[in-house]
Amino acid sequence: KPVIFSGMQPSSDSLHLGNYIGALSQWTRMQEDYDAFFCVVNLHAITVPQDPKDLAERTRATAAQYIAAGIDPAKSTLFVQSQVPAHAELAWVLNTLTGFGEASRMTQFKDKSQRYGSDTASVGLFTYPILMAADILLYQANAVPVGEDQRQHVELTRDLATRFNSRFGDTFVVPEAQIQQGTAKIYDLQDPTSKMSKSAETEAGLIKVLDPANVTKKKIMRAVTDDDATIRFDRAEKPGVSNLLTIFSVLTGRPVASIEDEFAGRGYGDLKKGLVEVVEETFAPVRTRTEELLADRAELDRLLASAAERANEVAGRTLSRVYDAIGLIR
Ligand code: AQP
Repeated sequence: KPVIFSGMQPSSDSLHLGNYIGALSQWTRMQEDYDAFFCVVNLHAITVPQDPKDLAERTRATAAQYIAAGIDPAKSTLFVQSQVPAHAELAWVLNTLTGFGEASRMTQFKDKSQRYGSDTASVGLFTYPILMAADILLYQANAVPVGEDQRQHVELTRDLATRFNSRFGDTFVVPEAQIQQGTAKIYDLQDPTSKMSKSAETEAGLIKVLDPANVTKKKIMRAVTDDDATIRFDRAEKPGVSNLLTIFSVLTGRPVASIEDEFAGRGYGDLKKGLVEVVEETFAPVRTRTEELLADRAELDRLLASAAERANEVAGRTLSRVYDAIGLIR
């Protein structure tokens, strides 16, 4: 089977709708046909300050949400990054192969370091994409299912794999980004030209998987639309309505056109009410299952430990080849 790798940071108390649509819902479909590695990337999370107690809690909660949303630990290897030391080890090696200028061109770093200021932004934040390259290359992944914002990081991963292979001999599979057309970027409900993101200034436009139904309802009913009052997909002219239509479409598996037809001649309020129901139908079972999983901490930790064992095996094999190839004695 071809291999996929993907991950999310445990940097919030809940995943959001962008994570769910851009990544998680793709993962659950792909796990049937691929040897899938899904990682909770806690080493990435500490590239910005985290509260230690929250971080541990959120690491388990993120893993629980993966399972609750449909990742089957019997089919996929669902593990925590810090339980597989090879990630940090390969990242170091790849650091030495990455140009300073090359790393400086990463737009996510530019955005995030601006947010923190150049003295507070850590060197870890700068080398974030190189750790991500290590994550992917350790498992010889063929495909990396991510949202649009990660395209540049997967490009860098490909460059590093190619560079390593040509310098030290064929070692890594060169992976492809797998980015879903049209749904790879979900926008903030209050600011529908910006990516939905946990680090938005306010949470008013952020739909969280674990939020109670009434909170989500309020956020959807207050979503920014426009004055035109027709329900029609038009990303440029009607970003707010188009975002709502995209979300509706992905969560129901129906084409956008069929939703436009259903709501033709009706008001934005109706579309929003419809969407409230769709989101609740999707997330209510995920919330319940997440709570159940978190209630049995020991079982969850056992699942993660056993997945880490398999991940360590696969990653360890790649790391040995890397060390041999570059002449690092073990
Ligand atoms: N708005 C989005 N639309 C589609 N996909 C998205 N992803 C994130 N936001 C959207 C995808 O989710 C996966 C996990 O991302 P992450 O854990 O690295 O989170 P992130 O990119 O840090 O998430 P945020 O909320 O956007 O955080 P900040 O504000 O810190 O950058 C990835 O596959 C990502 O593409």
